[in-house]
Amino acid sequence: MRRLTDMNQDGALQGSEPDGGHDASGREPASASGTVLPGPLRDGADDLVQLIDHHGVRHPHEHYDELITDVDGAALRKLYEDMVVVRRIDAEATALQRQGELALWPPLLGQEAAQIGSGRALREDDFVFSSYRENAVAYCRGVDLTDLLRVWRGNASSGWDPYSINMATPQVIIGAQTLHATGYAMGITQDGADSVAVTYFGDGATSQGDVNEAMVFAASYQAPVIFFCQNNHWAISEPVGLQAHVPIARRAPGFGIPSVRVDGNDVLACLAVTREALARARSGGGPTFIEAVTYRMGPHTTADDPKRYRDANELEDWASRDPLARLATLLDSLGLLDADYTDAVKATADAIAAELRQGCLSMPEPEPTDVFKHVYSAPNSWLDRQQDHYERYLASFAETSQEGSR
Ligand SMILES: Cc1ncc(C[n+]2csc(CCOP(=O)(O)OP(=O)(O)O)c2C)c(N)n1
Ligand SMILES: [Mg+2]
Repeated sequence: MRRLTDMNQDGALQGSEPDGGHDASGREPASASGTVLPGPLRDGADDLVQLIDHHGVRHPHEHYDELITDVDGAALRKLYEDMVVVRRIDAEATALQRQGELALWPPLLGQEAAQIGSGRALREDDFVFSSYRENAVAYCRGVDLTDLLRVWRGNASSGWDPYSINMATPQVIIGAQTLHATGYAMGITQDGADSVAVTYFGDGATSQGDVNEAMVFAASYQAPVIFFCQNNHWAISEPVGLQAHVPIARRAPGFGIPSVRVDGNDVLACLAVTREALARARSGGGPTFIEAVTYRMGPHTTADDPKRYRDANELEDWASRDPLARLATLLDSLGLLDADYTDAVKATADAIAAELRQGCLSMPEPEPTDVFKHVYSAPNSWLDRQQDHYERYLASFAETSQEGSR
C-alpha cells in the first residue's frame, strides 16, 4: 500500500499504481501531465474534490465555490465546533464502553468532516438511512444524546422514533439501508415532494448485493436518493483495495448514476458536493453517488484491535490529514482561532459530553416485556400470545420465591 510520503508536493502519487491508484491516501495516480486536478462532477469522475488541503490551505474551485458562497467565517467556525463536539461525543462514548457502561461502540474518529459536511447540507424534511457509524450525522439531525446510546447499552432494540428527526435508526445489516432509502425516495417522487433520501454506508458495503440492487432501482426510477459512501479504507480487517480494484466512485456510472469523489477529510468539500447532489435530486435529476475518501483512525468497534492487522505508518499518514486539524489551521490563518474561541468550543464539547454521560448512567432499566413493543405497528394476535406466555413465565418466578419464603 502506497504511503503519503510517496506523494509529491501537489499530493499526486509518484510512479504507477498496480491497483488503479486505490491507495491509502485516497489519491489517484498522477495523470500524463503529472498533476491531479479536482474537477466538477462528471460520469466516472476519479478526481478528488478538495477545497481545503491537509495543510489547511483553501484552494479556489471553479465549480464548487459557487455552492458555498454563504460559508463565511462564522459558518466555518460553526462547522469546526460541530466537528470538535462530535469528536468529544465519540471519545466519551468510547470511554463509557471501556468503563463497562456500554456493551459496544463504533467510533467515528477521523470521519468527522465527511459526516458533518454532508449532514449540515441536509434539510429538515430530508430523510437519512445510515449504518452504525454515523453518529455525527445523527447529531446534525438533532438526536437526543441519550437515544444515541440506548442500543449500545443494551437498553432498547432501537434508539429513537425515526420520524422525530427524519433519520432511521442505524442499520447493522451491512448495506440494507440503501434499499430502504431508495424505496423511501421512490415514495417521495410519488408524493410529489422535493425532499431527498440520503443513505450512508461504508466501502465494504459496496460489495453487498443490497447496495447494487438499490442502485439499479434508484437509476431506473431516477429516485431522489444520495448514496453517500464513506470510504474509510477498511471493512473491519479487510483493506478496501482487496474488494475494489478501481475507485469505488467509478462503479456508480455503470448503473447510470453520476458519481463524485471527494476528500472526506475536507468538511467544506463534503458540504459542497452534498449540496450539489441534493439540488440534482430535488430538481428531478435523480440519484448521485458520493465517495468520501476518509480514514477510520480508531478501531472498527471497541471490540476490535486494529494493531493486529494494520500498519502503524498508515495511521500516522492519515493523522497528518486530520479533518479537524486542517480546519483549525485554516481558521487560524484567517485570524478566527483565538484562545477565547477555542476555550468556548472546548467548554461546549465538555458540557455535551457530560450530558451524554449523565444520560447514559441515568437510563432506566427496561422492563422484560418491552422487547414486545414496536415489533409491529398494529396489534398482532400471535405476538400477543407470546407476550402473555412470557408474562406468565416471569410471574412463575415470583410465585416460586414466595413459596420458598413460606
Ligand atoms: C450483511 C452483513 N454481513 C456482514 C456483517 C458483519 N460486518 C459488520 S461491520 C462489517 C464491515 C463493514 O465495513 P464498511 O462497509 O466499510 O463500513 P465501516 O465499518 O468501515 O464503517 C461487516 C462485514 C454484517 N453486519 N452484515
Ligand atoms: Mg469501511
